Amino acid sequence: MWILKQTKGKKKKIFSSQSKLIVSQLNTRTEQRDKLQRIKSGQQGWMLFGGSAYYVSSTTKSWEESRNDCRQKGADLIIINSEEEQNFANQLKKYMWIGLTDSENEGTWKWVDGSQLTTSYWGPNEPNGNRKENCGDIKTFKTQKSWNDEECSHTLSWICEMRLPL
Ligand code: 2F8
Ligand code: CA
Repeated sequence: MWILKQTKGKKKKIFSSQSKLIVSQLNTRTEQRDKLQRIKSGQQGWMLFGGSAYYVSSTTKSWEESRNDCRQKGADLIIINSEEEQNFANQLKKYMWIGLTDSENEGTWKWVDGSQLTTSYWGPNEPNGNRKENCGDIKTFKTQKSWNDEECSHTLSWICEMRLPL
């Protein structure tokens, strides 16, 4: 917010100290994001898309171990919250864990940040594992509806997402 200052009959726009603080905080966050983007784009296995950096594993692990690996990288398993992000993940053409589970409450699928699943991309007849298959993956990536539920102890590749600031 700017404020008008009148000196010698001339009106001058000046920024309030609150506005200066917001601008400086925004600049700091932009610098942090740019720095993270530079680091991630140069790191083996990481890709930038939208406002996030993604890592696709070249080995396989259980869902829990995959999640631990992501967290150890300062990220988490991917949370898919747009059609663009779903299409991005599919075009990687990899059978891989995503950040979706109904381990806590059978049939109530939640993302790893605790948010409820709203728009879903389950494959035909999925999820079909009831109490046996409580972790989500991308399996049939040739079609947009690519998700499958799978036994969490199964070993698969995985995809991590690190949200970049702003
Ligand atoms: O993709 C269909 C179906 O394929 C397997 O079952 C035959 C999967 N289970 C395992 O791999 C253990 C199911 O999750 C999947 O629904
Ligand atoms: Ca299944």
